[in-house]
Amino acid sequence: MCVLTGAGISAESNVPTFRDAQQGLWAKYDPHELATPEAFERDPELLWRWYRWRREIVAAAEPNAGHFALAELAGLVPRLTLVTQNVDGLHQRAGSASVIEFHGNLFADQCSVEGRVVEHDQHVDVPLCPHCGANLRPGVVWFGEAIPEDALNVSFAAAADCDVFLSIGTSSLVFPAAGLADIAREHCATVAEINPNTTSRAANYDYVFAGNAGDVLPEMVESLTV
Ligand code: BV8
Repeated sequence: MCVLTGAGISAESNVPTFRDAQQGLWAKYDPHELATPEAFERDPELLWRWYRWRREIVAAAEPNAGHFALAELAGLVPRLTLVTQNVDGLHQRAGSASVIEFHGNLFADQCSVEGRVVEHDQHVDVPLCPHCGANLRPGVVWFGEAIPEDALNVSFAAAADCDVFLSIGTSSLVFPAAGLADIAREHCATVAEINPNTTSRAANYDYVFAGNAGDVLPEMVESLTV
């Protein structure tokens, strides 16, 4: 199996999805504008305020039944490759052993010049790289940036090699992640979507489970264990 998850699987953990992530203070910003190298270049302080706000939300969140069911599912099939677009780390906290973070991780701090991930304990508006002094940035993949090569290669290979591809909690609008389902279909995998709001791409899928991941995934696991 190859599984792709999006923000929808964390919605039941009260982590706002990308499309409704803008609440209150952030209502006037478009995430597609903010999650870019240009926005960081223009106003690193604003970006750090946004990411710190998102880190607080995620730190207060707990994995939900959907995350736990996926961790259990991995033990019920010969091989399950979990690819997530999410940067919240909730799959790992639910016990999923190997998670491919297609868009990086919210809690990693990365040097904006050297690219390396660094530890620091600076409580300043814009933390600086302890090695070269450049601005640190969150270790996520922004729009217009390449997907980490290893994540890209492993995910493409898993999508091409799986018997079943599950697309869970994603609007399937962001590429190249959204293209994984097409790769699976081109390699004759059975493709299914789990989403309370059926996406336009699901018309080409074999199965659509119109429901919340936190309800559908535990039922799926239950059906495999009886
Ligand atoms: C790149 C990290 C090239 C940052 C994010 C074609 C091919 C390649 C690229 C492109 C292309 N066309 C356009 C592009 C460019 C762009 C793109 O896709 N733009 C879109 C807007 C059209 N892609 C890129 O820029 C990518 N890079 O292509 O690089 C390149 C190559 C070489 C060298 C240089 C460059 C990089 C994209 C990564 C962007 N980073 N996140 C951060 O988080 O701050 S994207 C971010 O938004 C998320 O990670 C996620 O991927 C996306 C949001 O999507 P979803 O997860 O689906 O969330 P959404 O809110 O949309 O939907 C939630 C769904 O859940 C809904 O359907 C809802 O119904 C459902 N739901 C709700 N509740 C539940 C539920 N489902 C189940 N259960 C529930 N309870």
